[in-house]
Amino acid sequence: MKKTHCTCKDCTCDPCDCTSAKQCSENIHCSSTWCNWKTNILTFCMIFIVIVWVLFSFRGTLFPKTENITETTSQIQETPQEAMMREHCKMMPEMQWCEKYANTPATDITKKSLNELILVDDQTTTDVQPTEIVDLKDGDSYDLTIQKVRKVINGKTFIMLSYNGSIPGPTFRAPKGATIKFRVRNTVKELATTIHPHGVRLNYLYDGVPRDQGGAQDPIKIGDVYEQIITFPDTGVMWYHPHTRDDFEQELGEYGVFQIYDPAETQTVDSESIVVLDDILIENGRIPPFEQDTVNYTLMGRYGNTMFVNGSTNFTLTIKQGEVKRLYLVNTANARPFDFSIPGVKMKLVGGDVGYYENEKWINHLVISPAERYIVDIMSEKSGTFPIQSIGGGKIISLGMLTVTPSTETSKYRTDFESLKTHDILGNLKYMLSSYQTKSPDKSLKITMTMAGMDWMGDMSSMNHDMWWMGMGGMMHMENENPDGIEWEDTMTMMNKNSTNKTVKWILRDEETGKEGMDINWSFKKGSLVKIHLTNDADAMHPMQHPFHMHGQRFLVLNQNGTVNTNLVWKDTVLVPADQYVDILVDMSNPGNWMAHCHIVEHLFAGMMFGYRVE
Ligand SMILES: [Cu+2]
Repeated sequence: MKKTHCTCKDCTCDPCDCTSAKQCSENIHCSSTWCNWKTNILTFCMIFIVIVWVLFSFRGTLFPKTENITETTSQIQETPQEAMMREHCKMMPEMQWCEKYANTPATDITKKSLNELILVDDQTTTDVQPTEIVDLKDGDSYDLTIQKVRKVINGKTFIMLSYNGSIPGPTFRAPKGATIKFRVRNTVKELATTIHPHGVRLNYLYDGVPRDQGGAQDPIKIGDVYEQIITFPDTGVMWYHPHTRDDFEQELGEYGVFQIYDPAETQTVDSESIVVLDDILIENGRIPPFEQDTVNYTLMGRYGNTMFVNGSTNFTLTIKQGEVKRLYLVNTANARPFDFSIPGVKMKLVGGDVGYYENEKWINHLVISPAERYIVDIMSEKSGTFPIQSIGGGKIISLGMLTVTPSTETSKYRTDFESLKTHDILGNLKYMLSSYQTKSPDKSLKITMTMAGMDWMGDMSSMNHDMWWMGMGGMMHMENENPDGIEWEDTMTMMNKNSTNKTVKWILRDEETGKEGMDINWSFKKGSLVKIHLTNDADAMHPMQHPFHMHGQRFLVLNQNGTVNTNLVWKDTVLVPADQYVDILVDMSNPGNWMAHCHIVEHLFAGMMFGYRVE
């Protein structure tokens, strides 16, 4: 009904709400009572709106506890199936049935990350120091301290972890056969750690494996000193790193090199350098969090986006024209394989993990998987600058720069460099090798993966299990189309970042018994030669390469995908590309309880490890 303006003597509001001239004349609804009531309603509405707005805007400040308790309670009340589903949906948010988990935390947000807990700048933190080269002899003792350091990477300061304040830690040079006592002191609050001497056939008691992984020591806590006695029976380039939360500690800088030489050997190069290849993941100026109880990036491993060679993002090496330099290459990255090359510079492959190759050979490039080591000699006839790079997957990644300064001197090792020497690394074993090539394997391991706890999915009435599985499997296969069976980059960034050791299960399966991971408990006689067949399952949900490492022993790679290896070297780590197989012959020479595992560190924590015994 159209409202009509009216003027009433008693009415204080204008216009008042008379609906007709008649009402106005009869003074209906034009009383001051009516007008005041209307004003009161308007005022009340205004106050109500203001209160609601204040409560809504400041709800987080006014009721913080209530909200957190609600969140925690909802997590506690989740069934195991729902918790698992939440984890899966974190990896694959676009999958069907994942709407309900969108934007909800997959982990306990009240718990600090390892970054927040440990990487704190305090009075124990020092500025990072240059890596020292330490010459040791048989019987020496050496103090090794695990400590926090401040390190500037691309202009930003990070708190990192180190051995003796440097990244890499000290390079220890020692003669073959030497026994050294390391007094390992931990100064890092909230960190309990061990040191594993990788590639060293030492007494298993000092292998640095904690008891919960089947080892012989307790992790070293803050303030504790652990005496670790290491004997080095082999020449070569070995390294040391933690065996606790290595995904975190190794990424943050805990690694160093052992260079073990034969004192009886004559020198054949002008100079030597250690080149430690690594990468570190930095996103938006920070190192993505490591969680306390959960290991992340388990799908592919934590690939870094910042190359980190000898602890530098700007690695340089200088030699003179004609100088013969030996490089000891070590890959300490969590997951990244490198395809190392220095275009324009002559390079000769001399050694591998544990000593020399049978036959030295000229190479242009060299694939180095995590934990592998190689020894190469380089020489340039021309002066100038040469890129040091990785060319994996056809993509060039800069690792640094080699500068060759002009010189007219001729190296006295030039003839040594030009000749391709042979090394007798096998002794009498070389006469038996062909029989091991044809012999059927003593053990067969299948490398595969699944999504942990998928068995429950069939019980979820609202879910078409097969469809979900196929969708996820298809997506995970899609990206893996590298013809060489090697993932040179993290090709599935979001899924990888959100995968954990609770959602992804990497498997080493004994094909004879069907046992997997820590249920495999092999036993061998000391002195036996054991042929192990490693198959990298092409039908796994996400096939990719795995660097397989055995503690305490050395092995030969007999063949790869049936191609007989005609140039052997003793190794402790071998890369098994996706959809390929490798036969290794393990020299079970060193008694004790040992581990074997994938050296993509995140895979180890996602189940890819087992124990074996030599007696
Ligand atoms: Cu692996």
